Amino acid sequence: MLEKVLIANRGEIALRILRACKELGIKTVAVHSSADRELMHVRLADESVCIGPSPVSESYLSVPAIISAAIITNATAIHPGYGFLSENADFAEQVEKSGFIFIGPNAQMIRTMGDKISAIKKMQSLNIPCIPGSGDPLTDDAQANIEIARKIGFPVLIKAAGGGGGRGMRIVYKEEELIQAISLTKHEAGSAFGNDAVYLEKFLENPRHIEVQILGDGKGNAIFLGERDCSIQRRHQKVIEEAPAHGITEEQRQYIGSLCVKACEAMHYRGAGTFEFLYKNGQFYFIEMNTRIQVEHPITEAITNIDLVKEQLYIAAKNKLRYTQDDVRITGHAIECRINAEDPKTFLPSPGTISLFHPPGGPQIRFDSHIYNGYTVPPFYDSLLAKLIVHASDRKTAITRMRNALDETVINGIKTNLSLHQKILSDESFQQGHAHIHYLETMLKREAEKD
Ligand code: MV4
Repeated sequence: MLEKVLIANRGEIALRILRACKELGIKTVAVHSSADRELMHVRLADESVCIGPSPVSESYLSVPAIISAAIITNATAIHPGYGFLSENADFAEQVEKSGFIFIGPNAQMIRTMGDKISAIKKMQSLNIPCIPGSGDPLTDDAQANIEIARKIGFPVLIKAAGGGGGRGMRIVYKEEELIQAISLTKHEAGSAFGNDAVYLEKFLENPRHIEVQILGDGKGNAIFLGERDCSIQRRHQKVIEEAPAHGITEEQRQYIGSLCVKACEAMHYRGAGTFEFLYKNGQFYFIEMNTRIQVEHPITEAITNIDLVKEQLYIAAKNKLRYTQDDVRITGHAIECRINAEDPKTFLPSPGTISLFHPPGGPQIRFDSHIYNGYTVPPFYDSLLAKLIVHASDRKTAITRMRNALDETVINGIKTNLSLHQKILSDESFQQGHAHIHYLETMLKREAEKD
């Protein structure tokens, strides 16, 4: 097993990683900014190091600060969590060159998946279904680009190779707008990502976002742990996720899951990973692969009873996968609500001190959070306060259980989006399973017009 893990993150995920380490008898090092001295996991870790001032650029995003902390504490491995440096190939490379284990795939894998064009190329070669598109980066031959777009059919979407997570995209409805749109997107991508390569895809209207969770041991073995529907989002920030995705048959699950497993085995993928798909008219279309543990991993844990963070640690310690595909059984339905410190109407962040906190409880309720009575939410970081996860025998019961759990939750002193969650869960169309990636923004627009 690993000896001492440095947790290169903050908030709820840092606490989640700390708990997994403790369960496996692994020593822990917390690193934190000067604004984060009061974080729960800092108190609970065996050791802690202040790595810099509050700005992320000088703390959680500082490669030298984190490597230095690992050196002075004699850590043997680094868990990057999600966000921050978790998908930074140069960081993964530095970690390994400095003699530490990076808890995740190798730098080359992160680099391939970080470039959306090389990721799609890789997936096409591994039989993963992709969106009809240019495949290659667009050249500056205007006529050739028009031909490609005509062949795909309008509307098309221009995407930046360096983008992802919704950054660097532009929809084009008419042929007349194509050339200018390509040039604009290229310029934006060049300054935003230092890479002006762009490609074209058919624009899919109102699809669902369905993602497949996998684990690989880097030795050619992989398993999939079902899928999640993450369609309920606003400005590319997920709000509610559920697993399994409703309406997906067991046959579809096996089909897409085994394609992902075969791809991971062929790549000798190591660690936890997620294949993101758009889903429309019964078809899956690959968009991106994430090479990290994701925020919404607990809903997969609920329906499979497998601890994904513990498996990340086992895999990083060079063990073979401890589960075969036959060990993975999906039971019931799980939902996660992301509880943020934000105004439920304007979505502006709402930092401040929590004057009263009372978490929900009862059977199959999980509340992953670092908050406590008197905790002050700093203004420098993302506004995720807690993840409320419920598990039930079926989707309808899970929705009811979630509504009751949200009712029990008390977080006073700051604004939260608890009321937004209640609104979504009580919506007829959500309950019927009609939601797609533009559902929430459409609902919010309708609400705003009423006021
Ligand atoms: C798309 C698409 C429609 N058609 N690609 C946005 C983030 C990035 N992961 C890919 N994204 C999209 N790609 C084609 N060809 C619509 C989106 C999209 C989206 C995807 C997943 C979750 C939320 C989204 C919100 C807006 C647009």
